[in-house]
Amino acid sequence: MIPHNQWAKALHQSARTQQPRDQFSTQNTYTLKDAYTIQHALIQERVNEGHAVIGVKMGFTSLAKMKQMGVDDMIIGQLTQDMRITSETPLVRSQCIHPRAEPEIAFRLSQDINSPLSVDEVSHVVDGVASAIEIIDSRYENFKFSLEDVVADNCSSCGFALGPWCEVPLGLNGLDMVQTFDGSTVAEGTSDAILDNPFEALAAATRLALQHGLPLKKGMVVLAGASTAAHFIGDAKKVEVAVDGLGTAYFEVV
Ligand code: OOG
Ligand code: MG
Repeated sequence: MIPHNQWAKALHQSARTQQPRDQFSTQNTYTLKDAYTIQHALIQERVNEGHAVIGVKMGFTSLAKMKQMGVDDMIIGQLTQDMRITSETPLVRSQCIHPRAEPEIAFRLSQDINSPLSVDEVSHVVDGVASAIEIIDSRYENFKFSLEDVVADNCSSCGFALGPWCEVPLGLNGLDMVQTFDGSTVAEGTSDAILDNPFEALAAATRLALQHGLPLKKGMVVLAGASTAAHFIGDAKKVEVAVDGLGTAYFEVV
């Protein structure tokens, strides 16, 4: 028997004390189903602290990310209120282990979703699209994990910043995405890298959320997954992602 709750508490403790831990998969064999059960218990730890679930995030929707992390399947995790980074609540470096930033696109749901939707249907259930930056901070040593390990760890989620909400365009293809640290370009990609079309990532999110019992409610945010490899924030102080036609997302590190 896998001690789901115990592992969830250990991962939560690692996040809250900035102490990375060993991967579970080096000592144990466990299934993807176990991993999502651990993730649910891990999110419950945050909810118990008073942080509501405000969205979901897709992971490994681009080849660049799969290659960087050595995995080969899409994953989904949850976003909680305390992960939201704004000008009032910047990223606090001392509360992270080894944070990386990556360029993303975010959707805002205009209604509750209770069934998987196709790529042609999803644009009807969003009322905003934004440029976004995701901060990932694996709770495992050296940012190394199996697919099960990273799912259990809520897909490395740490924080996210959003640009201004924009009207939903007909298409999201061919948009340049540029990430800078303190004004210097660290990553450049295109929205096509996200499953050939970021709307595909949203369709996949409706499928995976239903499959793994994650709520998708009106007003929630869906992160589509990064278009490029992620970069260690190091001692950068200002992180920005500009997406063609969607404006820029920005945050400061303190
Ligand atoms: C896992 C999270 C992947 C993405 O955008 O592909 C992800 C990781 O790389 O640590 O967030
Ligand atoms: Mg991401």
